[in-house]
Amino acid sequence: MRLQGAELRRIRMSLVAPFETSFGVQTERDILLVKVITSDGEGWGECVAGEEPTYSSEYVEGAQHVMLHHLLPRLVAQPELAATDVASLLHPVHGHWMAKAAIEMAVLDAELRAKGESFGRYFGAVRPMVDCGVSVGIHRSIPDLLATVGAYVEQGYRRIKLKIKPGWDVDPVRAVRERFPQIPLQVDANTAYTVSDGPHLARLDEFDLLLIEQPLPEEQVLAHAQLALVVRTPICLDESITSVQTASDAIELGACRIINVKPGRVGGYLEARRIHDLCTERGVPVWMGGMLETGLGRAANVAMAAMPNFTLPGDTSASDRYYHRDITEPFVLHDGRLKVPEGPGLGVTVDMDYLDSITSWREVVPADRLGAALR
Ligand code: NPQ
Ligand code: MG
Repeated sequence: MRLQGAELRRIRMSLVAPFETSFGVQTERDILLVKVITSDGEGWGECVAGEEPTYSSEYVEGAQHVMLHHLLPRLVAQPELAATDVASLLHPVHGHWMAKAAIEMAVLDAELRAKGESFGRYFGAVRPMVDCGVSVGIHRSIPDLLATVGAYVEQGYRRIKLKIKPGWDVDPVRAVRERFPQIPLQVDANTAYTVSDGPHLARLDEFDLLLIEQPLPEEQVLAHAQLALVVRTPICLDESITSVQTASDAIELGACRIINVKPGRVGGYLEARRIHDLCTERGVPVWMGGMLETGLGRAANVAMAAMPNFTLPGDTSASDRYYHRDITEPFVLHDGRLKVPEGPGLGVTVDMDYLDSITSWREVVPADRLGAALR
């Protein structure tokens, strides 16, 4: 197929409740969507970059610029564009994984919709529904936290992940574990600790956690291996894993026993699939991360989470965990699981009237104008 143009769009969606992590508080999302227009039809991509470069160096305004001026122009001259070629065509541009991932997702959606094949089938999904966990932000008090966790347990979530940071770790984890002795429980520090915090983090060992996610800064892979000698709970990496190469090195070093797969962070669903396959070979379980996606990104994440080595529940929560109203048909929890969409491509339909009503900026760029950016 040939790329005929693209539509970039920014939408604003307020969160049902503020979401606090060790890197800041979110109350709404400013999301960049890309629709590719091809000779074979259209496809949607969602960019997971945040409004500010605080989770990673990428942020929505930068992603929009790099897509328009550096990434999309590299795809226009291709007479036979395929999703499997996108990463190599974009390779000359360094970094910008989330922007690249969104474009590859859109091309893959267009391609699969044209073929009548779902993302799930394409990825080799082995289950019709996936187990879901939920990520619980830092709260103002332990009673507040217990109320929130209680509501999620009531809704059927199969695993709880608590965000932690120095000063909000052992006490909240103990309180949740005492109230819910059986619930699968894990924690995520989003890089907030240092390797000298090892003995402190080892105090979490008694709470039977599935894992500790990304305790140390992203470039400190060796320090995670050192921490793993002090802490019994398995270490899981998120921010540090940026490619199949960094995943392979981290495993070899003993820096992690589990990996959080976020397609946006690693440059797309195809690189994410390679990480899944590598981890299968190395006996490392993986789970699907979450970036507060709309129904578009959520559809792709749920499809990928149905691959065989996604053996732990993901952050693939229901739409209403984050949003009162989604831009597609909502993902709804059934006994703690979400259905893998079965229709062509992403298998979800965008509510265009609602989308237009929350759009803050939109630009449609025909291929000839994208191509002009290269000259
Ligand atoms: C994580 N996600 O696993 C991330 C962190 C995160 C569900 O915990 C805007 C952009 C908001 C990126 C909120 C979950 C975000 C974001 C949280 C990433 O580390
Ligand atoms: Mg994380």
